Amino acid sequence: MKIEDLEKKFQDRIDAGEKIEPKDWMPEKYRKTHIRQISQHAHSEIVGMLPEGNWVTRTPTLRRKVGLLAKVQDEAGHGLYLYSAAETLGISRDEMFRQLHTGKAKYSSIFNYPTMTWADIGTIGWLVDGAAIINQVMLTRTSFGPYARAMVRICKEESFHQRQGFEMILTLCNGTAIQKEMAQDALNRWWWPSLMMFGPRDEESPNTEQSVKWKIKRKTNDELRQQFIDITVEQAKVAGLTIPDPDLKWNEERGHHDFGAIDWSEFWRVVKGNGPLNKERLKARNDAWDNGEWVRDAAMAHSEKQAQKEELKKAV
Ligand code: BYC
Repeated sequence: MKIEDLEKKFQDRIDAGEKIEPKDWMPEKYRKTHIRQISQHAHSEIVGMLPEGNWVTRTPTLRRKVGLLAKVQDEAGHGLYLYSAAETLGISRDEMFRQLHTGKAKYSSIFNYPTMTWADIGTIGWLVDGAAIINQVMLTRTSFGPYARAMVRICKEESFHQRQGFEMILTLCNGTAIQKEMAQDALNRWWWPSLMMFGPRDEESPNTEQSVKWKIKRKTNDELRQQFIDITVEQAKVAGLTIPDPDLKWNEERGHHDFGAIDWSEFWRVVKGNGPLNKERLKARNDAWDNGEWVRDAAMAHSEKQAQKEELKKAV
């Protein structure tokens, strides 16, 4: 079959809402786009463990420690499902790690900001997981089967993370004046970076148009960002917190909130590796890789030995 005919048949399957599976024919760009997006997503989950892991030894109560540990472990699990989904497209896990460790691969800009106080941990759950769910619920219906299926479980867990983060914020807001101030300060620092998580404005997003056609993205970056703002404004009211945007106001005609200008120069600075903690994050991942070498060697030696035993059994 000619390439144009294959491409047409492929698009027809997408338009009919069929899932594409790893062994199906797919355009090379579709495969590459998925490897890029899924591996970036996996890296974000793994690097995302660092800002929160920073507080595991300093939680205010045992109950909070149990919750935080479980959340950080969930993120590791998400990374593993996603690396597995990307591997079905023909890239090895070692290659994905190499791309992360050398700074070639991207991961979400949000994880290059520091967690300065305990309120930051609640705010990450509330805003960062909240933004992640809005982006990721549409990915449970994305056209590539293994990615869509991985996202179902991830979304359930992210939704629980968002709930527990918001509950932490409510607890601080109903506590002492200093605790409420901590929650407000965290919101002030995390609000704008959370809006940047959705990616550049639609007119500056090179990948959106094709990704919408292939039903990888069901909504654009700007549509999702607006949805997040509309939901979060109401949650901030419940907590009694002020969103740090003087231009934020309800627009009756649009049926959405208008909001102030996002500092896109900050976004690109962080994406290009010059955010507050980019270098520390990469160093932490590289150190973990180097320090884990003996574990990988031991696991490989064990599996080689098992294989030899199997061979011997067959030979007897
Ligand atoms: N940070 O054309 P665009 C989590 C890049 S983890 C860095 O709109 P696309 C969690 C983009 O990659 C949250 N880079 O791209 C974990 C592209 O560059 P390349 C992560 C960004 O792919 C632990 C360029 O900018 N979620 O939830 O159509 C604890 C142009 O952008 C960012 C996912 O990864 C950014 N924020 O759309 C708590 C979800 N934004 O690759 C929570 C899956 C854009 O061409 N990913 N860039 O060199 C997606 O949905 C999409 O990839 C994006 C970007 C919406 C992020």
